[in-house]
Amino acid sequence: MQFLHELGIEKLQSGNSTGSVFIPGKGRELISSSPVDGTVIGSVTEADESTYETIIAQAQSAFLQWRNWPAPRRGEIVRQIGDALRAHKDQLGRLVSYEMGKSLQEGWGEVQEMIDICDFAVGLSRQLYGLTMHSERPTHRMYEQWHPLGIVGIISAFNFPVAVWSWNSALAWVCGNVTIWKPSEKTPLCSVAVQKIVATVFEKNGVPEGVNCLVQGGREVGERISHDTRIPLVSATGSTRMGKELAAAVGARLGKTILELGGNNAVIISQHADLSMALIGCVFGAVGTAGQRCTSTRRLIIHESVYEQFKNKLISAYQQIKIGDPLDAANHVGPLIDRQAVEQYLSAIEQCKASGGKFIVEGKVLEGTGYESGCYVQPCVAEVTPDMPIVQHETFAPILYIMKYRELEEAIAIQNAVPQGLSSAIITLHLREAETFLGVNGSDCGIANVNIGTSGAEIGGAFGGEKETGGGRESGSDSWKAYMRRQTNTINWGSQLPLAQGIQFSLGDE
Ligand code: UN1
Repeated sequence: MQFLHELGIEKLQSGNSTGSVFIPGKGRELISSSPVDGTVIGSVTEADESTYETIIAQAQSAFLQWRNWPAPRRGEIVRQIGDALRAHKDQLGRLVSYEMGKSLQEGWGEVQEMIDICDFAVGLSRQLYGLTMHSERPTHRMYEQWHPLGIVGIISAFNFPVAVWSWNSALAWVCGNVTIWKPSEKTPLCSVAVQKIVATVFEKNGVPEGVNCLVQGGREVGERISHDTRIPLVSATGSTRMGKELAAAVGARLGKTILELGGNNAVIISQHADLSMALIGCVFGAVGTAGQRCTSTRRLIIHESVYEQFKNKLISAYQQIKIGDPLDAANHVGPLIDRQAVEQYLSAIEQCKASGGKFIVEGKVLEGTGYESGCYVQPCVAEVTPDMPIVQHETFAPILYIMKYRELEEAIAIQNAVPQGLSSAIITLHLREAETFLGVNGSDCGIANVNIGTSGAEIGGAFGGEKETGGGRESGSDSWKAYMRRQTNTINWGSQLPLAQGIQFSLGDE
């Protein structure tokens, strides 16, 4: 595993860092074993309370300096990080693939997403625009400006072990914040590799120690972050259950959150669809990352007139899917993250069958040579009705539910009738259908696509969703505003002091 060596990943390391300095943790050891072949890749130590405190103190002092660096200069640092990521794209993509289990193409794609957000953030560093307003008073000027918040806490999930962190950190930094990252305890080594890449750039440029902090740990460390009043903004990706607890804790101290939680994403396949195009989008959406994206396609709502035809296409497509070592480019699908995920996959299949779901591609755990880790499963497809409880639920596995509709309004109602609201799509060549789906009576999701699938969003758009998805927006568009505080300024450059709203207030002869 040459890439581990090239990325500086050792068997046992402290995963806790203020930037370039790694602090030997005294906490529990977190072991990272690859779902690909079951090998223990390495381990990190969890941040105990004193390690955490040391890191926060460093972050606080770094903020006092970093916020004074001009934003375009901070952007220049992020530009160099993008270049460093370009140079390490191959190795880092391999580590993502090996530690998390997604296909190598997707591992590289994830690093590309990091590079893209760096490019975006560089431009943004010269565009943190505020508005100017006309004052109602003469010789007065009004405008608004944006200032950084301070420490931004980033809690990321195993399924995108590096990209989602970069959406947050690249923006947070150009905005003048410092960051503290708690990665998933299932993928700690990816975060260590990223930390080392960023450290080389920061050191070369004299960036204060503490701008880019890393803490390892599970739920306890997450809770520490959510209760910590020194962290004004917590951006968290993960389950709805986790998001609800975190939002309550951060909300109780009136902190800010950006939440990117569960999805239950559907594609409507109309009778006016180009079915070949639909097939690629739906199959990639359902089996990509072994169904472990927030944006994975979980439901297909198919017009009754093309239902049988599309069902047959799906069955033959699923027969062509190659499952195995994700580092082998010939394979489309790698393993699930761990055996617990395999249990959840099996349990969802059971529940689906118990409520009358009929599998047209059967699911099973794969056994034999190459599948020894016990984490490889067969992507499967079940015919269901939309009201079945399991169909309302996000199972992080490659299980695709298909169902029929007759009228577009009915399809949209089915699409919206789940608690989550992240991503959605319609495949149609019919303009009225497409616009209805995108309109006010259409999809209730944060992402609504036409003639592409539900996953694979570009970084230039704001990413996130409604309802139980949590309402947060990350990466493109004006998501940066969530990482800053807005200040409205009114300046009187005249010799009188008129009051707003025409209020008269005088003090005798003065
Ligand atoms: C996630 O699954 O948490 O849109 C993020 C996509 C990727 C990001 C997914 N760009 O599928």
